[in-house]
Amino acid sequence: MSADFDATQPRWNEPEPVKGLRQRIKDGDVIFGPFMKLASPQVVEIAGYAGFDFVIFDTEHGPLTFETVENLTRAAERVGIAAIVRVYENSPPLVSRCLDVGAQGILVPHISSREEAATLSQAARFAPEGRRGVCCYVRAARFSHADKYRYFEEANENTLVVAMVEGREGVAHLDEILSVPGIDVIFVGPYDLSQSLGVPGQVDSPRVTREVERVVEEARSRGCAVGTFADDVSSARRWRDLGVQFISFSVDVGMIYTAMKNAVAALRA
Ligand code: 3PY
Ligand code: MG
Repeated sequence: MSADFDATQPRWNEPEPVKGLRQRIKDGDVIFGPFMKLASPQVVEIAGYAGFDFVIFDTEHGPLTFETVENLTRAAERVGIAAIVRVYENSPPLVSRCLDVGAQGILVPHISSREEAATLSQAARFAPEGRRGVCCYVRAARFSHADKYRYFEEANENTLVVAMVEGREGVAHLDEILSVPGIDVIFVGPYDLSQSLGVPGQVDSPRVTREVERVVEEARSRGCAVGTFADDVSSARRWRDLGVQFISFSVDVGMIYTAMKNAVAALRA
């Protein structure tokens, strides 16, 4: 045993803090990341090695469970990529469970009113800003290893809260939604919006893109960052050039499928 080994000292060293997503959004950075439906820590690591800024574990559409999300969050941290969870509904216990497993951000679908936005904002932050459920024995609090007082402050400081506006009602109430403190990003969901506008799936239809553009303009003019989803690079670039900062780009399974399909087409050519 080495002479300087001290058994009374913990062997765990705090990692260097990295700039969190919330700060990056405040600083005006444009950030990219895919939705993840696979229960695969390997694919999360690949997303990190590829250089994405975040991954969104999708529990709205897909089979992921909380236990899996906790393990996938570990994989994300391993490669320095932020873990965000999309819950399946705007429920405070769901929001706090996702943050408790260590997610850096929360994405909540179908926000359509000021009340719903306030419910989300309150669920994602501890007092005095909100009333997130308190437990210091969760992974986010390092199972009680974290300094209790710093934990609450840092969690409030670093948690990225993203409200999805993806229906006509949400778009109509955008002004009220934007008035709720604590919402960091308004995310326009083009697919659900296309359905709500009567053209399901036609995300490139002018009916849909006009509404998305209107949301982008109004949110930005009120000082709120905007996010959206892009299936391909050209639409991602288009939204980026219009000032969208939070770009969820494609889906793990979709990217794998496209790569395989292209490979097969090239092999058979
Ligand atoms: C939508 O477009 O409806 C989404 O939920 C995300 O892209
Ligand atoms: Mg949607």
